[in-house]
Amino acid sequence: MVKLLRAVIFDLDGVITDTAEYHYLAWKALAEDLGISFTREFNEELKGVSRMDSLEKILARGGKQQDFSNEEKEKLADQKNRHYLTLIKNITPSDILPGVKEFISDLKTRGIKLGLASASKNAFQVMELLGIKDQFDAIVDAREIKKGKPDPEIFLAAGKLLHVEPDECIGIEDASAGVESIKRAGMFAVAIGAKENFPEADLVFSSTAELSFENILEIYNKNLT
Ligand code: B16
Ligand code: MG
Repeated sequence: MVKLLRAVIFDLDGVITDTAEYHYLAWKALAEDLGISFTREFNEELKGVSRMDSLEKILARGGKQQDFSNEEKEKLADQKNRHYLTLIKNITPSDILPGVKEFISDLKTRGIKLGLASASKNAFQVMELLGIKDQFDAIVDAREIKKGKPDPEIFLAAGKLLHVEPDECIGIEDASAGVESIKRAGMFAVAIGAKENFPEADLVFSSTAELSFENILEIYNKNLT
């Protein structure tokens, strides 16, 4: 049976916009408050990882995992988030990554549905600030998801909301945990970044500026035959 490509499900951070710098600054401030060193290199390990899992990784780095109760950990995560929210206040539509607006309007013209599968609990707010929230047919709120990436739950939930089957969807991600999530959902995975980092992706673009629906379609159709 010939399958049609009916939906594209985007990751937010690193694909639509780059909030990674703000996450970095807010986690760094918290880590240093706790006496834990925090580097850009270590920050890479937090991409696509949920807020609480990120905190656990930071505490483990400082050997402080056992030093806080669950309630105290919630407070620390909340402190980081309040700082993050002050940093993202100035996000505007000009913070949409290169090529993304054009890619979205191409998808719209072709009648392809748009979904968002972000691990961020602030995704709605960021999409609002970027001025593109209303162009999306489904946004999965990370608060409704039990298991984070690399579990497939978030991409499957987005597909369900869009009323499409997994093999009619492509997912776009910049983190390897996210690509794993897409593949485990049974979808076609497009990665953004260096090819060697994404051996499991079906197609890799070096940056969002390279995103091309024509190229995606070509490989997607080849994979069907
Ligand atoms: P929040 P994505 C992820 O977004 C970020 O990459 C990751 O660094 C962040 O910790 C996570 O969201 C949770 O964000 O604290 O705002 O809920 O890449 O899945 O769009
Ligand atoms: Mg991401």
